[in-house]
Amino acid sequence: MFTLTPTDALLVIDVQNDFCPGGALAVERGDEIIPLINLLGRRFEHVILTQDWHPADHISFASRHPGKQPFETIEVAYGNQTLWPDHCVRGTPGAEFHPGLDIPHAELILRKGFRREIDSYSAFLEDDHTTPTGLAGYLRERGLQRLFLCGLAYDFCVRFSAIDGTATGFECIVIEDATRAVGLGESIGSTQRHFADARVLQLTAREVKNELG
Ligand code: VGL
Ligand code: ZN
Repeated sequence: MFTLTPTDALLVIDVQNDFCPGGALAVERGDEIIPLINLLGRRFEHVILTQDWHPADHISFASRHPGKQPFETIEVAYGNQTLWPDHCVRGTPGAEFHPGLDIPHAELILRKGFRREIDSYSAFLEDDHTTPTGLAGYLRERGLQRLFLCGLAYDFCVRFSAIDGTATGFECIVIEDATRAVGLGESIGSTQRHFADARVLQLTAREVKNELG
């Protein structure tokens, strides 16, 4: 179905302590995918890691909004914002990559969500849907065209990265079993519908590995 080409890259989303069990915004069984991601990493010449990287008073933190609780939604300048427990505060252990992540040949670490007043689930565009992270320019300049996505969380940062990447002209393939979901309300079903509508392909790691040989 496809073979790996020098224009492919593995995009590893937010495999950070705070999204793993014991972390501030733990994704259930989030750490389980790490050995698989390490294996996948070895197949790819080009690997890019993203890192959720917030200031301590970030707009997405419920603690910044008196009377609000994590997982509630509020209206902000750019639309709805889900509120989260304080997580991935820049420079803290929770923001570090999980110690099990072993991809020393990763070529870029892209930090996102570093602006106090804008969240950024997507690796391409911040949540105002206007401010670019610079990733599209980086990929274009390096001639990288097709992205295989994995990491955390399926229904937030993986979702919006794949959708925005597709809309920006990159072919995006989500490696489903190399992700785990937060699961908030309808978030998982809604992710699947958006992937189908945007023609984002979802494959298993086995399918990807078989095809890549
Ligand atoms: C994420 C919620 C808040 C993610 C990041 O990486 O999916 N989710 N910040
Ligand atoms: Zn975040």
